[in-house]
Amino acid sequence: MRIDVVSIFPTIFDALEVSLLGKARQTGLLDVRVHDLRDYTHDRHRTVDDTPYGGGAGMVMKPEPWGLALDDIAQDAAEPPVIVFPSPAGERFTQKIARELSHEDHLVFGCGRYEGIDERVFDYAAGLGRVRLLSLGDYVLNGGEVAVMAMVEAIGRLIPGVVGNPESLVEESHEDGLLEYPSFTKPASWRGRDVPPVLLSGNHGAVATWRREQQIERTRERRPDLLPD
Ligand code: JA8
Repeated sequence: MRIDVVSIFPTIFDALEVSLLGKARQTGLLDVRVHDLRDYTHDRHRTVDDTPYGGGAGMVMKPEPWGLALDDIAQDAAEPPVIVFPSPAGERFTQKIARELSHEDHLVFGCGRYEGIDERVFDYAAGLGRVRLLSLGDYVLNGGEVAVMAMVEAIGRLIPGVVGNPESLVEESHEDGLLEYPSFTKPASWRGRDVPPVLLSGNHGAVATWRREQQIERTRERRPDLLPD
């Protein structure tokens, strides 16, 4: 999969070199290219923002650098990419959407800063690819970068070969609509706390039943919104 990221803070994405995703990049499974939006400006101050029409607080990202950056990225792409803009005003980014996006050949992430990006950029981008505005949750960040890091990790680990054991992908929170069951390792007793005896019983059926009960109980307590009425 190819991933292009456009940001005014490209070095934030140096962190993608480490661990699992770093390995996937080395082996060619993931081709991540980070672009500095300021490289698409032409003035001596490399300006990417301006005051909002109609007044109001803060600054808005100018459309021209975004147009040039998106043109440059789409230009050498074989197929129209999915173009993602993280936004608190977007649809919710879920495990289901992460899985959908993990099947794409080419993703482009545009990181907004300030009060956001000139609205015409989204309309222009829709002529280059399939645009999605996606939100991690109902809170505001200072820019899209941290949200894009989270999305790239959630999507990247679903690409076949990126995570070593595919079973670890199905038995985790949100993959079956429930929270994950609790995990334990040795020692069997630690600081007065014992591992639930069923896990030491060797009875695989009883273990499976207990884990499913734990998933339902935890989901009811912590995330009742995930359960059917
Ligand atoms: C923000 Br500015 C900006 C750009 C993208 C996002 S996603 C989020 N939760 N906050 C802020």
